[in-house]
Amino acid sequence: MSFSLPELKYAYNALEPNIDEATMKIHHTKHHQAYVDNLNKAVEGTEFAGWSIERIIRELDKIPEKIRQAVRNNGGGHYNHTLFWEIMGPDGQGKPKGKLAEDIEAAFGGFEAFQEALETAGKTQFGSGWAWLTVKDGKLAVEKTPNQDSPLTHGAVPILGVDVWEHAYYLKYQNRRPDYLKSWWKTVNWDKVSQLYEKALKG
Ligand code: MN3
Repeated sequence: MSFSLPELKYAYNALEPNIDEATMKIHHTKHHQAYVDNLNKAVEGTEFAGWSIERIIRELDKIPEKIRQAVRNNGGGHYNHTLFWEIMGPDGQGKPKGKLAEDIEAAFGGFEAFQEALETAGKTQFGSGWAWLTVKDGKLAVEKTPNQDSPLTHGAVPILGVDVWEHAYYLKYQNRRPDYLKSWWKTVNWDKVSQLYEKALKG
């Protein structure tokens, strides 16, 4: 068994004008594909080729040291991007609803305060990385990770993440990461984030 690039459920231009078509196409077909290819190379002929990507990221400490860094970078890249494509969509609904909305309100003191916390995490991630909304022990939190590290490795389940590597925004936004983060909200598929939240709460 080997890992493969998931198909996008929307067109490369579907997130325009917030994320441009060229960025989406390169990001998915070149960057994500490279993580998949390099992950497959790293685990080829090992038992880890048969593990789910979630298990690999959760149990990185069980991966032999010789291939661990390659698996951490490329497995993380595969896992993080798969989530990223899923929680975006062409009809960004702007705001969460229902239980997720209530719990964000309770955890952060309002949706705007949550947005500010996530944007701050993204802006202050020095160099490449991600900003996340995670669930751990039933609690929502915002965090950031460098490179392709995932909150899953330390036991938190990411239910929303924004890629702040330059490749995610440079063609349209150049050095303006804060502008990208502001626009990115309009791409979030909150129904999907809610589904992931319910799943994470069930454990
Ligand atoms: Mn990326």
